Amino acid sequence: MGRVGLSRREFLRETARAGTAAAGTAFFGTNAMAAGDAVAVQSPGDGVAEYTLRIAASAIEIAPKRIVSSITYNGQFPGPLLRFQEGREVTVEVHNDTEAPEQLHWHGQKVSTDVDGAAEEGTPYIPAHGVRRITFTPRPAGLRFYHTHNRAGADLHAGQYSGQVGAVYIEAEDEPGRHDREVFLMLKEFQGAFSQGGDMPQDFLSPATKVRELEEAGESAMKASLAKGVPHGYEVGYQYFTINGRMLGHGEPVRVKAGERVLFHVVNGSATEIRSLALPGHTFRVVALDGNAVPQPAEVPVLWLGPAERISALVQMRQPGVWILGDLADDDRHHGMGIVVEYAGQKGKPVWTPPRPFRWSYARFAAQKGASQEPDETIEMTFTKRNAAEHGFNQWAINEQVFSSGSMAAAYHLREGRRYRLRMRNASDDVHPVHLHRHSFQLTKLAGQATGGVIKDVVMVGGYQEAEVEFTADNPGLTLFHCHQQLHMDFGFMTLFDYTQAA
Ligand SMILES: [Cu+2]
Repeated sequence: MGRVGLSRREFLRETARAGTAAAGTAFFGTNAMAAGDAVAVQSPGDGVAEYTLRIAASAIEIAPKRIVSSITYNGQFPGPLLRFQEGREVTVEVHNDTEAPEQLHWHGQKVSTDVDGAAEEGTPYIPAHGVRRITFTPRPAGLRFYHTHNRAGADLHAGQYSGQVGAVYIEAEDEPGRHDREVFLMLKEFQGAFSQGGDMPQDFLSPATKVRELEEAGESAMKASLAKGVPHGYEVGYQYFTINGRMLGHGEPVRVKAGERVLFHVVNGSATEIRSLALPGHTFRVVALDGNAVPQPAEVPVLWLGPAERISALVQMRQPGVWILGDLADDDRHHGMGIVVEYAGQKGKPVWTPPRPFRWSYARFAAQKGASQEPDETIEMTFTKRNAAEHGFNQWAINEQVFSSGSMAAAYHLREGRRYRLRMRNASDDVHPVHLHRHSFQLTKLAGQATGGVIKDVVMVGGYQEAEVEFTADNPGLTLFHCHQQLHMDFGFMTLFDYTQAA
């Protein structure tokens, strides 16, 4: 029996006793994902916030004597792991000790626009050198996270390029606990720099089917731009790669015992990068995507996560040794993207071996059939790239509309209670991790193949591919939809839904 089912009361007692370590969870290094320092032991309703987060500049030691400065939560990276109980109201006080107004977004939660943490939806800013107290009911259960929702633009110290990222785990009433150990992993890069052109993985998704019409449109637009002498738009590369705030080999290893079942909760906290993870000699049994239990848990040799995606996966520990749990990209792994997994009693240099070729598909974890019902309405969206169109940055459009920051006029209108299908067509060669705020959606078609039952809040739409998702309009208020790649969302790849009354 795992410790996931710890009640909030037990949790508070345990954290109070343990100081900076929360019960039942493995923590690593000085930048550990500890919860204790975010928690003041108070009962709800007495006017005192139960959780306090403080946004401030701080130094993060990602390896011995290798220190980066960033904006963090509570002076640590990642921010404290927040454990909530589904449906149990919480009060969180967010202090902003920086010069810039901030937004703290509760990613993947069904909350109000006042709480959600997006200026475009009307959430008030946490003022510079100010404080904001919010009360909300955490839901749905599962792995969520919190992060800044500020626009960064060309500032590689702002927005999610900073260290403002932390995990949230919302416990269900009947949380199943068939694991021996629970480990949270936050993937994150530091020290970004702009370059023209990049090396983002593009060919890891299955099915690989591209839509010829989208490809022709995208290729001809790019060709025309390059013919005019325009260089490729800026991409971001990074100097340092970390898991739980430490470069590979410089943090505490994940310590396991032979025979254990370890539940990994992985969060891609990157502003821009798609990440992969493999553990030589082991497979991952994926049990949840974006915190939501999948219809069919299945074993895979590699995990792939776009920015803001989360995966919960069980690993059966039956290959004693010292291993590298790391990214498939050699360069990124060599610069830190990995963590050592060490069996009890085993010693030696951590071993990495690349996994066999493997393509990632959400459909692997889906129910056999597609969606059971037709939606009330289908919304078509085509994503296009305008090469280097905004001061050297690529500009992005949804149905030819480039979102302008600060706009609160909704382009799409929903009616409460109706079921909507988003039919997304990607006329660019980039993979886009698109995200819908305050709602979850079901994946119903991926690159032409029907699927069903997988509930997420971010979906990667492959280059020149199509994807369809469906959701019920069940949380009135302005609702942001955007690509979670910071460079894309900051340069136009965003839109708003609102709710309208029936005529
Ligand atoms: Cu994108």
